[in-house]
Amino acid sequence: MSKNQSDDMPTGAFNEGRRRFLAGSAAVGAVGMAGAAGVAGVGALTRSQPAQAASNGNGLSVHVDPGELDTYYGFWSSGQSGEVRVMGVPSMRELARIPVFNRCSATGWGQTNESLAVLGDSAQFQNGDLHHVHMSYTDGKYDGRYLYVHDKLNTRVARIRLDIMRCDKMVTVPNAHAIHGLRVQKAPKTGYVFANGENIVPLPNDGRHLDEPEHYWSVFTGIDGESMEIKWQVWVDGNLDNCNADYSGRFAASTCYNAERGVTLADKMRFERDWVVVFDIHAIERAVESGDYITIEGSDVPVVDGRGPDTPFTRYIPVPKNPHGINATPDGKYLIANGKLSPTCTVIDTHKLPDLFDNKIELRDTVVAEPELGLGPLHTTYDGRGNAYTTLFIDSQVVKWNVEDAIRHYNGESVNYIRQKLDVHYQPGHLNATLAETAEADGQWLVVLSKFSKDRFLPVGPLHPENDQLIDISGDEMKLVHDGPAFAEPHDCIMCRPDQLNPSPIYSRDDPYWEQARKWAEEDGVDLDTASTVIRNGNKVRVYLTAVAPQYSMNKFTVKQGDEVTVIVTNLDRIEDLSHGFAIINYGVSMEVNPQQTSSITFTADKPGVYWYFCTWFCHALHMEMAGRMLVEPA
Ligand code: CUK
Ligand code: CUA
Ligand code: CA
Repeated sequence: MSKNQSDDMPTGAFNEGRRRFLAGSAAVGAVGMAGAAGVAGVGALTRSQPAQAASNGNGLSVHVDPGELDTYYGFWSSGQSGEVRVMGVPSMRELARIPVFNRCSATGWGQTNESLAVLGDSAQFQNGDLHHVHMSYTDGKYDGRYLYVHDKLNTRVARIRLDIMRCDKMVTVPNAHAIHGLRVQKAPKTGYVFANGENIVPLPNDGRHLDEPEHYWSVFTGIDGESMEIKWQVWVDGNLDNCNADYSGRFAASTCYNAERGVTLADKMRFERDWVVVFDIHAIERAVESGDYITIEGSDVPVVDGRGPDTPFTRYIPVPKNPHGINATPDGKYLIANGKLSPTCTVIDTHKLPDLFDNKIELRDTVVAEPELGLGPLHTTYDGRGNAYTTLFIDSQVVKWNVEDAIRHYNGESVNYIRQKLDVHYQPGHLNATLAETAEADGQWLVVLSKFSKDRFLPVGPLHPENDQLIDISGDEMKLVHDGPAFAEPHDCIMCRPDQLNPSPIYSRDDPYWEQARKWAEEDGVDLDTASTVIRNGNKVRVYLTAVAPQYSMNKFTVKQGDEVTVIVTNLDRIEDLSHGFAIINYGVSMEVNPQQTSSITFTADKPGVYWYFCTWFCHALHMEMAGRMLVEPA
């Protein structure tokens, strides 16, 4: 391994270099950009990355000076917290939280009419379990349009708009019982969102079969990432754990740890081998188009039968028992399944899959390597230079190994494919390297999401934080550079370059997000942009307010006890970062109203008296005075 030349290089010098580069590029790149310095700077930093890596070897600085910007965005899942977290990498600073399956006190997610419309028929659920977050792709690369996430707890899939970083669609998946693995089609574009039904249940699950596991099944679901319509499902043997898609657009694959279709721990570990089930998306589409499907009582989603060894839709490739993660190499050549109970990973050659479906080769002929890596391999990521990095849950390590060398070893050559083992702290689950889920894997940073932090932070009582560790992989050796405590419980994360996103600085007044409020205004004959009035229709009352720092357009409004009140607030400030809120004391009402946004909330005015409403976002020196009174006349 080459000696790292920059080990002794002071970080100050490194940052000095970045600042100079930034200053130079900002001047050149400012053409036609809103907020020129900041935006141009982001691009400049990104473009400078490869050069730094080349000249500095394994000496990336984790330090981001005050006022400087991170060189990558990270999107972290949060497990049972139900939200998505936006991180800056390498600083590991949390930049934002996007509420999805949870409830959010700050934004009013789960309470505003706009969020309730997104939550739809699952609005009664206050929680979720969000393990995986993946961005939309075009031609194998992140395209910055959407994030897709799933809810293991309440069997849902949701989408996040990346321009406003808010969830705009959510669907409950029928016939499945807990969505776990979730991936999206990488090419030609997203395309499908693939969702794994993890647990086996009776189909339909309506009580006619209870303790009869022979009637329990799983389904694999394809959702249209644009319309978020559920297009089809595949009825599979076994169960489905994690999922991935190839780079051709034709295949998806899922690990199965319960080929036994068991219902106890002992049952689920009985077989020496489980499998990776590969789906031929084109064959599924053809069957659905030609009407060659069934539906299962209670839903009209087309279901094709993918059970058995010789269906047009599936192939079940045997792998060592109870595999977990499955990860596509950035060159599109391989899908690598992680052994979990086996100390191995199984390397499947994606270019052999067409022959497998044509029955020209046997199932195991698709396996080109099965390297032994250590105890408890869970997930694998890549640096774009031919190396794979796999978490070893039981060994508490990340092992770096070379894929082509593992293939040579499998073919009988005497070659050591292991490059390095690095201790992490402790018990790592997912890991991901910058852009590693895409064709543009750049081998700069690797984040490993450690499930136990034990002694790494100041004690905070019995519930410890997780430990999201940052590793510099830009040189020959992995270097652990940062510990990041996180609240429950990031399972997975992805990272992209800032130039791959285009977040809006303020809302656009024609955003479809508040379509309902627009319709109400039309019905009531008022203009949302200027309305400052109370419209009564029986006991339904709509209160239209605008906000300009530091005032609402009305100092008071009057309703009657028992009225169903909808307050619609439009923030007329056009200034970036000038968010207002709207909250009513002792009514449990609170929501965000960002620049140029309209937000609304509906409640029953069940208590007579005087109730102050106020702005929750500190927006002005007179923010405390930004308030008014709701007068509720006794019935
Ligand atoms: S799973 Cu959590 S460590 Cu739900 Cu992706 Cu593997
Ligand atoms: Cu408006 Cu604070
Ligand atoms: Ca098993």
